[in-house]
Amino acid sequence: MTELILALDVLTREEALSVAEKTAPYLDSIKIGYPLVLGAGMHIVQEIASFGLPLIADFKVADIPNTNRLIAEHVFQAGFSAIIAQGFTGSDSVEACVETAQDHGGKCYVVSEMSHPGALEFLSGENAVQIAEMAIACGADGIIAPATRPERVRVLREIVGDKKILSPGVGAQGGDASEIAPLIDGMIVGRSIYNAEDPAQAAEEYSFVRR
Ligand code: NUP
Repeated sequence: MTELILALDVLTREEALSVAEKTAPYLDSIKIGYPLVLGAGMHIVQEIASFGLPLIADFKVADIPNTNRLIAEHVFQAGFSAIIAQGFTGSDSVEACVETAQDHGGKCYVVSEMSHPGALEFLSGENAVQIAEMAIACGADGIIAPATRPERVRVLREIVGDKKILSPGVGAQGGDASEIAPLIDGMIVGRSIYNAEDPAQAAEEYSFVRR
């Protein structure tokens, strides 16, 4: 079974609550990042939590260990149950996020290779493999890998084994849900759901991956 994760990148409290309420029955979790938190404030996290789904904080935390720890503390105190960190900062920075997640009974996922075309300039190939190896060695719960490049997900699966792979890039970025779903543990979908005329119907259509 592949979980369906909504990337709730809308900009206002009203839209966030509306989309979350309509789509929640078809989702396993909701990912919240800078667009919504900067638009609506951190209080939105508690409000979205009221729909009963686990919340993933996508702040792609990428700082020195001390700052990563301070950010991660805020994330878990706000009510998130997982955090996404960048891996290119190195193992000490990643460990700070992993340890803080564990202190709060939460999870930490590490970006190994991003889904957009520019990711190929610096952070793919062997670098991505090394980041995935390091993330697992640091105790991360899994990695973020690109739904736009199933062949790369296959390579990274060899590294992470039964740790989780969460993949964004389906729909708006061109990734194919049917192709990627069997390779991953969680499929992250944003615009194709929240920009749809009927977000509930769009979420329901993607929810075939959960079966
Ligand atoms: O490599 C990544 N690609 C990516 O799109 C890592 C991510 N965290 N994301 C996020 O996934 C991106 O910031 C957005 O929140 C979501 C994809 O949204 P969409 O392209 O389906 O609208």
